[in-house]
Amino acid sequence: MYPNLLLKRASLTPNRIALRFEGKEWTFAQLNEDAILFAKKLHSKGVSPGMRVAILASSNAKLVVVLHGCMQLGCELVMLNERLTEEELSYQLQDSKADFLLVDSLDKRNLAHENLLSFADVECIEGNSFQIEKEWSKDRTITIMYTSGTTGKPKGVRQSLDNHVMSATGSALNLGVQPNDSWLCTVPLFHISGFSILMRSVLYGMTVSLHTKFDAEKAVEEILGGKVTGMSLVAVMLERIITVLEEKGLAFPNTFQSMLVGGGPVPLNYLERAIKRKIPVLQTYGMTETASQTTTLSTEDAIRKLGSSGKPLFFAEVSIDGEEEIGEICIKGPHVTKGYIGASESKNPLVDGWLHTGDIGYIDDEGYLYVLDRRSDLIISGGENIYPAEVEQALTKHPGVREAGVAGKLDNKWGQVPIAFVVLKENVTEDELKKFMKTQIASYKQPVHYFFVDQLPRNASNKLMRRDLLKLVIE
Ligand code: S0N
Ligand code: AMP
Ligand code: MG
Ligand code: MG
Ligand code: MG
Repeated sequence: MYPNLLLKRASLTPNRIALRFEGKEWTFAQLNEDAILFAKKLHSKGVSPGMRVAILASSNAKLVVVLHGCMQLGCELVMLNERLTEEELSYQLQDSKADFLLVDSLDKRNLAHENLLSFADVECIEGNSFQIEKEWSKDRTITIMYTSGTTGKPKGVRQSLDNHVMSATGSALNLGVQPNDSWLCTVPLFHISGFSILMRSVLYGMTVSLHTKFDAEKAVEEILGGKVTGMSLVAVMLERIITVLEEKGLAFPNTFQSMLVGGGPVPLNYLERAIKRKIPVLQTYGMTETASQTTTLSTEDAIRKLGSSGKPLFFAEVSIDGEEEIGEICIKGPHVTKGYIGASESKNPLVDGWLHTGDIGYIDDEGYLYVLDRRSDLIISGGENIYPAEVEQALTKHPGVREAGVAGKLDNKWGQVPIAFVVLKENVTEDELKKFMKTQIASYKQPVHYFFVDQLPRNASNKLMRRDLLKLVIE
């Protein structure tokens, strides 16, 4: 068992600032009080401990209260990605069998759910008392986040309380914790990059400064102001921050200690430019299945080990599977998910206790991990994952499409973007296809180019050779 995290934190440091949002501040005592009040109101609406609650909302102070409220009530949180289409969200709602769907505003989306509630629907009613649990079971599911696989079918990853606590503890043993620590959160709370900041906040007594939308100018301004000590971001965001500093001829102050960069590869050129601007970059390798970081490079090593994602955190183990030095990255530790929910529940992601990531890399003589390639043709655009199979399946849903292949193309703005190769059954224009695709998949997953071809490259066993697709346009 672990203590009820927020309750414990509110009793340890009630007056410390938990949250800053748009000029307002909440202490841990206030956050705890607001969360319990929201939990009581949810309970009057029929939400009970153990239920699964799906959340669709933008990052703001209310969402933080809602998330903690649900945790206080003992609910499992299904974290929905705001960028997805109704089609994609409906699948996750159905697969997770969420008992309730909570949205920040009712008019945002046309989602069908028998128990649909807006935050305001809950806030306007009287609360109903419930038994606040002083201790939480380690195995309890805190969050469920969807990621896709080779097949293109999204899978709900279960992140337990122990996963979150051990992840946060491993990170603390690497970065250290100071009473004045304050983390700037401009990554979505529905991704583990963002949610893990909330978990570290209650465990460490650390302030979270939350922004609804990432704005490089605003982030730089806040860091220069000296109040934040750390921030999490993906490569594209780092590049925007570096550009602002370069344009203004500025560098970051010493008060700012940790710039945690992950979610995908970081071009060496960004790292070199970051160091010139005194940005204390910490490259990290983490994923949804490991509730945030597995390895992190320290600032001292940032130059000497440029390009490495660092060493495994205290409780984590990393090994390379295969005969050669370079092979599949495997991960073990208490931060690794126990498995999936819904249609993939029976699939065990672990083999003999090891998570086989599908990512390719090697460990050097000093124990530093280098990630060389992504799992299963995964395309990462601005820190958002795009599975080729998912885009291909959406394309073949169109009656005029016989078959489709999707590959990632290098892109200056997003790192990588998807391009589509389509074999038609009947005459369909590119515009028609684009319009159809908008109804199927999120806008960041839309192919940026369509190539109409007579056939797709396949091997002897008829498997689509995605890496050969790009050759079709280069030659
Ligand atoms: C990069 C971001 C901020 C870009 O969003 P921006 O500029 O605010 O765009 P919008 O105004 O919202 O939209 C304008 C148009 O741009 C399109 N668009 C938006 N994002 C993308 C994208 N990523 N790729 C392609 N297009 C994009 C919109 O669709 C819109 O187009 P139209 O007008 O056509 O509709 C934003 O994408 C962002 O926040 N990215 C980061 C997300 C993230 O956090 N990813 C990490 C996920 N992985 C993990 O959580 C595991 C790793 C991890 O835990 C971690 C990662 C990083 C740091 C630390 C950790 C850790 O271990 O703790
Ligand atoms: P997800 O949790 O679904 O958002 O994505 C995690 C994936 O991002 C990993 O499996 C890797 O493919 C990729 N990734 C994360 N960190 C790094 C890194 N430091 N370098 C290269 N790829 C990374
Ligand atoms: Mg520190
Ligand atoms: Mg945004
Ligand atoms: Mg993802």
